[in-house]
Amino acid sequence: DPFSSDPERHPVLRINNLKPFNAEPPPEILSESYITPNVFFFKRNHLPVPRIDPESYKLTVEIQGPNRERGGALSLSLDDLKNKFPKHTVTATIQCAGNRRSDMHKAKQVKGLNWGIGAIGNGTWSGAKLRDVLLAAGYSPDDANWARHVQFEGLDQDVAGTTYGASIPLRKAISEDGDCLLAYEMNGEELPLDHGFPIRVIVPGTVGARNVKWLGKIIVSDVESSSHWQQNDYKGFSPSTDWDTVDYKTAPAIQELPIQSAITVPADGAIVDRSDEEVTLKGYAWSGGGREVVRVDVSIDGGKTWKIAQLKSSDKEQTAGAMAPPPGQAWAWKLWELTVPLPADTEEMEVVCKAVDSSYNMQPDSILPIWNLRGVLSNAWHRVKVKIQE
Ligand code: MTE
Ligand code: MO
Repeated sequence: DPFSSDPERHPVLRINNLKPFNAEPPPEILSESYITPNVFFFKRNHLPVPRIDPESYKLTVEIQGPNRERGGALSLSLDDLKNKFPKHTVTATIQCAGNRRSDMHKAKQVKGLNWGIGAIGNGTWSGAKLRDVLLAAGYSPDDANWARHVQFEGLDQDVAGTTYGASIPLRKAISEDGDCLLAYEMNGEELPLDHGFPIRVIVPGTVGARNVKWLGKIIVSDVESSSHWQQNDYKGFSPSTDWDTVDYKTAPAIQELPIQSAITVPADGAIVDRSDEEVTLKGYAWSGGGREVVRVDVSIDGGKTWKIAQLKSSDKEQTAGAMAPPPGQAWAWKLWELTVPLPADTEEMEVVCKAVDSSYNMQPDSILPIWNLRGVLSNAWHRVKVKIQE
């Protein structure tokens, strides 16, 4: 069994698939703390978890050259990454492209893991800056004439030896404010086995799939990764595209994700007591590409009328003058909260949320117009029904 050396996991996780392991926390855990604890952070593995000896671990960094002719590669040990490069810390949300796929699946069948709203988490990551490592490997500004992409290869592999791989635009990898990390710590702890021990790349603002875990190799190239997951998966299509007509070459790989929000509390189908008089609604909101969430609107009448939720960017009381991230570098989610009186005239509330980002991008109101055969990019208004008990 190639999965026999997979680590133990927290029993509260809801398992979507056991081998490879794919699981998410119950929704209410997501809004209990601004930083998602490691054990509750969703796990999305395509392959068995590799057991890597940190003593003999080597990361290879290659700069291919315009005709793939540049020889030589930098080889770095874990100690090198920890000691030869300044340590940077970034708080960034990671969301899977398939988060909320179950909502899309309910509207019309899709192919993929049936994620609820929990394929997202917010972590504080520490490691070497990808930019610093690329420069140490000999990347020079002249290379921008031909280099377009930075490819990542994982050390996890299937029985045929195929490894996980992905790539990101060079500009994101090399820019000072792209904040890409080669992370060896997650929330102040050593990177857990499920999250890429000993090294994973953190690409803030970018879809989970490009945040390659168990990183073995980095290649600066003129082309994208040739991996299945870059070329023939993680792309969006028209609702009119079906499995007979889909041509993966016609769509760009997903990188930055669109605006997203969801209700974590109460759960769909929850019952509240009339005598409570009010109910507190909670959730998360996040947008890709470093776009800050500037507002979350919440409705308890199915979207007829709206109230503005309170936003939190930490667990502490927000002090006046606290530093907001620079524009374009808002990598972390916001948690939102709203307490509303229970409506007198009804026994059922339909709670709806929708978020707005700094580019005034907003979520679509319904799913069918954004439906796609793989069920990715599922970001329509989130809705839950709540019963009021007399
Ligand atoms: N990296 C490797 N090597 N193998 C993988 O299967 N899955 C990707 C990405 N990096 C994956 C990987 C996907 S699709 C997602 S959503 C994130 O890791 C999930 O990260 P997490 O398990 O730390 O939450
Ligand atoms: Mo993913």
